Amino acid sequence: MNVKVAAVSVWMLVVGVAVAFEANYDESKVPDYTLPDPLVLLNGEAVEDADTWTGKRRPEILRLFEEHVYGRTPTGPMDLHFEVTSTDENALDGTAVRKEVTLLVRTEQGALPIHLLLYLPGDAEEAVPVFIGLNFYGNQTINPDPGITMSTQWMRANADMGIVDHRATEASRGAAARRWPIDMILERGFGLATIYCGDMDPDYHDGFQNGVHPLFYDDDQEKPAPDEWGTIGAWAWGLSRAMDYFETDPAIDHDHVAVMGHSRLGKTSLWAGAQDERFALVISNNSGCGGAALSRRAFGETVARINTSFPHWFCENFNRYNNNEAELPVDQHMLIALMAPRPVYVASAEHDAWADPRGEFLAAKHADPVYRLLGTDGLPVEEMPGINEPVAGTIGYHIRSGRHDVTDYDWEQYLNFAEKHFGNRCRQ
Ligand code: GTR
Repeated sequence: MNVKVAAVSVWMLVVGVAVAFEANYDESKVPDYTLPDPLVLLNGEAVEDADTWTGKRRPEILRLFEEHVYGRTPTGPMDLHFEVTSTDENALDGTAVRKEVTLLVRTEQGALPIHLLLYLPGDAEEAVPVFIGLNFYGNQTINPDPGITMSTQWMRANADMGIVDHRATEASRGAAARRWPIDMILERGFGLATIYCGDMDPDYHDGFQNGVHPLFYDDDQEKPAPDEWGTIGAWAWGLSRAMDYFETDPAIDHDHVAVMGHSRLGKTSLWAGAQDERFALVISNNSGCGGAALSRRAFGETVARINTSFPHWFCENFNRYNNNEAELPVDQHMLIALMAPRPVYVASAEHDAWADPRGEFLAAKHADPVYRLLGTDGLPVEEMPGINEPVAGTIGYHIRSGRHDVTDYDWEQYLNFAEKHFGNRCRQ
């Protein structure tokens, strides 16, 4: 009997190897595809004016993304309480004010603390615009500042980042500082806020038992319904809770908040910006599949592959489109169009083929008709620009040299873009 079972597993393994995923990196092998038109309603009528976009097509597209890709975010009652847990008026050698704020969410099912870290320019005389981005390994990784409270949450294994046994150690302090050029951001008159994504939901598949999901379950519910939120939905929801806080803090110009994210957290910044129009500007850094890249190109990471490697990120319904992208009622250009007419920036990296730079550019480009309908200049370029040649209309795009990462170059473009759109509020 045991022998038989063993034989069966080997066979399965053989089959598993036989169908192992091989990413396509050959442009000539990209399948022919037709993108759904963001300017045609599901009933076939054309969207010819801004009112029809705003009143009909935009809500329709948002519902399609909820139902088929990211899942619906619960709207059930919750109590939100803000507690400033530390303030330092002389942080970072006196150049910054550092604040830590706990956003405590309560529902009938339980409570969840979200730890927000905020730096504001020390010499600000009025409310400042702010960038917010989630981080991968705890707030203490974004700067060596010893005043940052260390996260005690579960983290993905990463010895290089100072994560041991799935917990942050002292070695993690400042380990991601290179990706968060705080001096540059503060000098240009912006604040920077961040939250560890795992505060909302640790990044592994536990059947949605930890994190925020259970706080919104019905009495007998054990996991989200097929069209309810996964982990990206939970992360995006956390960004909106930070926005709730910004609206109460007079030091923050909450009408000028830019949401930025890298990779899986770039997928998240797009989904947050789509759902929550209080975000005035949205940035996707190397977000790839399920972010800015067109799913139908199936170039690099695909829908089937991402749903297999990360079964908790999207809603269960998204699995219907594994190796079946043509049936998706949306594609990612429509996600970008949901930001319109707010400025949105898509950034790729030359050696980040897994995220499909060309697919990211094309999604930005195919959002352009919506931006034009709403009276903006959209993405003012016809062809994909060259390496390190940023383009900025109301949609911005660049492909930088180098690999999957966040660099000073990326941040320089985001700061330029924010200054361009937020006007002369910020120091030039
Ligand atoms: C990869 C994943 C990508 C991207 C990346 C990241 O493993 O396949 O979709 O999200 O992780 O977040 O760093």
